[in-house]
This record gives sequence, structure tokens and C-alpha cells, in this order.
Amino acid sequence: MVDMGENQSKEIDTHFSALYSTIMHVDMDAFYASVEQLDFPEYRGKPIAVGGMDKGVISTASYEARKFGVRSAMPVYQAKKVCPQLIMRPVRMMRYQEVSAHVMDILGSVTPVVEKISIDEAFIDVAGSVRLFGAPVQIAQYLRSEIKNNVGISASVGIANVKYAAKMASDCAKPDGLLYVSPEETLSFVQSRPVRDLWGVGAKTLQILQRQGIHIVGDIANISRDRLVALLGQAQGIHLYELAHGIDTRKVHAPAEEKSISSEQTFYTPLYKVADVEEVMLSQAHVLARKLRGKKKSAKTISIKIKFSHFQSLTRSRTLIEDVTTAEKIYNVAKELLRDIDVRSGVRLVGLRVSQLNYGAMAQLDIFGDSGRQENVEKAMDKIKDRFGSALVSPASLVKNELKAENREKNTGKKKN
Ligand code: TTP
Ligand code: MG
Repeated sequence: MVDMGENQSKEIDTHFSALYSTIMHVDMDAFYASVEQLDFPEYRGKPIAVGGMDKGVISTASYEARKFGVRSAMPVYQAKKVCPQLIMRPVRMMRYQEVSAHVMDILGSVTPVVEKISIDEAFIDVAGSVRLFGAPVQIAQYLRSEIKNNVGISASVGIANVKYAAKMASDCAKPDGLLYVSPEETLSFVQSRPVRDLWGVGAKTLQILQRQGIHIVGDIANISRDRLVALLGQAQGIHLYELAHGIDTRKVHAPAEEKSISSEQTFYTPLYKVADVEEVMLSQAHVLARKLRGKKKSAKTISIKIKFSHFQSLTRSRTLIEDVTTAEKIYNVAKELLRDIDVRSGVRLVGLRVSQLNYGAMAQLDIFGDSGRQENVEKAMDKIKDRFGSALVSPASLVKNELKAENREKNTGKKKN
């Protein structure tokens, strides 16, 4: 077991093998209170608690306040009794959600397999990330420092080969720690922990077990499945029996993967010139590239779809050797695909699609090459567009197109995905 507090370090085997534990549970320390201490430096190092305003109970307390016994769900009057110097802060949910999104983004920078459990915790599985980013412990250290440096608060991480053990490990590592439990150690680790630390064990179950003299997970392992079922019912009995024996088949569920991103426009007044179709494609390429960058993805396949006035339609696509993220590249391929198509009979629909989406690391590796520079230019445009709207920054040809498209929209039908 590798326990890495703030100042500890350890040589890590960088050769990944299937024997590593790869499931991480990441949980922010004293989340609401930490955000208050981040935004208001005068509260740092002090016992503070968040909540109290409506229901009169504490949502969470800083670790300084926990030393006095202040806890979540404690009535404020009681908290003030055990800690008279306690500073109370109101809940600022919008701000915590903003910080949460930032943390989740950082987790998403090493793997797409991120399962958000609550505002301040998530499971991630880094099995597919080790070749790019290193062994799981290194990834966890990287994530913890990224969160600390970029968000400004601390996260604790537990790593194990099953979900509930990873969650137990992050609990053990708190605050501001990292605990790695190897696959061989999982069973003995889990069995050494108190039953109350098992994920999903509520007060009622805990009470029943404690009455039977069952206090640690190892105690559960010592009793028969039938007896557990008799005590807790079929579902809970079997579930706890399995957990006590290190069995947990639950996977880390990432949100459903997007397979492609597309943009389509229809025109009541057909387009007869290649240049007009190209202009539409340029605009669409920018929309798609921006979406790709927003999702930190890159694409390998680019397809175009053209529908003619006589309702015939055709598609052309090309799969590239390298992944693309920039509008420039998407547009250049689209233009080439359009070259063989005769548009003179009139085009009613232009569609552009990127597929075979990959997690964007490939493109980031190329950051110093030409496409890296182009990506940075387009990223800078994204930022300005986010702040000021999309009309202000665009390549000259695109501005022209946006104006044209706007005019068209006034007297034509337009569909955009
Ligand atoms: P937790 O992760 O349970 O607690 P925490 O982050 O404050 O402290 P730590 O993880 O270091 O033990 O919950 C996350 C946030 O959810 C917490 O900051 C405030 C909110 N919360 C409540 O509003 N009510 C509660 O009863 C609990 C437990 C949490
Ligand atoms: Mg937390």
C-alpha cells in the first residue's frame, strides 16, 4: 500500500502492467468550506463552517473546525457550543458548481471515463490512460497538483481495483492525501475497515450489524451468506457478502460516448457555385472544430453531405492518418471532397460531419507543429467568442459567410445541428 501525504514521495514503477489498480475515487476536501477559504483568504487556517441559513444545520466544516468536533448535519447552535470561535458562511451553490465543473474538467483531461457521483466526487478509470500519462499513482499525483495549482483547493484520491475499495481508500487518505491499494492488498485493506465506511451502508443496516457484534468488514466475511440474508434481506445481504469478499463488478460509467458531430444547413434558394458551398463548409468547419475543442476531442474521419435540387443526395468521406482538431484542416479536407462533385444543378443542403472521435491527446502532442499553432490560434478565437459572442472574431472569409448566412436565414429555412 502506498500512502502519500503531502510531503511524501516514493519511487514509482513506470512500467504499467495489468496488475495495477486503475480505479480512482477523487473527493475534494471539506469542499464548500475550502472554496470559502479560497475566495476569502481571511478565513484560511480558521475554523469555518458553511450552511445554517435555512435549516440551521452545518453543510460542511473546515478541517480546522472538525478538530473541535464540528460535523456535517450538526445543528449550528451545537457547533457553536463545541467551537465558540466558529465562523459561519452562507452556501454559495453557483460558485461551488463552477469550481466543481473546473475539477471535473481536470479529471477529464486524463481520461474520458469520468463518473461524477456528487458535486465534489467522481470515479475515474485510468486503465486506458497509462500509456500516455504513466502509472496510476503518477496520474493521481498529477491530478492532485493540477487541481491544487489551477483550482486552488485540495483533493484526496483513493486508488484500487474495485470501486468501493477506491472510495474507502480516498476516505483513508483524507485530508489532502493519496492512497494506492494494489489488487493483492484489496481484500485485506477492505476487511480491516469499519463497516460504516462501506459505500451504501446506511444507519439502519449499520445498527443491525452492530447489534450482532459486526464492526469491521472482516467480521462480515466471517459469517455465512445465509445468515446475512436472514439479517438484512436478499439484496442487501448478498451485496454485503460480496463486498466483504472483495467482489464488486460495478464499472466506472462514463457518459455515453458521442460518435460524431455534424452541422447541416438547408437552402430554399439553391446554391449553384462551388465557392458558395465552400463558404458554408468553412463556417461549419469552425462550428465543428470549436465543438471538438470544447469536448477535448479530435477526429479522424471527415464527411460531407450534399443534397441537390432534384432531391438526390450523396456523401463523401475521408479518414485521415492523423487526428484533426482545427477548422483549417477540416475545411481543407471538405474542400477536396467537394472537388469531384458537380454542384451546377443546385445544392439544397450542405452538411459536414466529423467522426471517429478520439480523446484529444493526439492533437495536443502536435502542439509545437503547424497544426498546434493553428489550434492555439483557433483556441484564442474560441475564448474571445465565449466572452463577446461569435460575430466579432472570425477569419475574413468566414465573417463574410456569417453575414450571408444571416441574410439567408431571414428568407430561407436553416437547420443546424
Ligand atoms: P463531502 O464530500 O461528504 O464532504 P466534504 O467535501 O465537505 O469533506 P470531506 O470530503 O473532506 O470529508 O460532501 C461534499 C459537499 O457536500 C460538502 O462540502 C457540503 C455538501 N454536504 C452537505 O451539504 N450536507 C451534508 O450532510 C454533507 C455530508 C455534505
Ligand atoms: Mg468531499
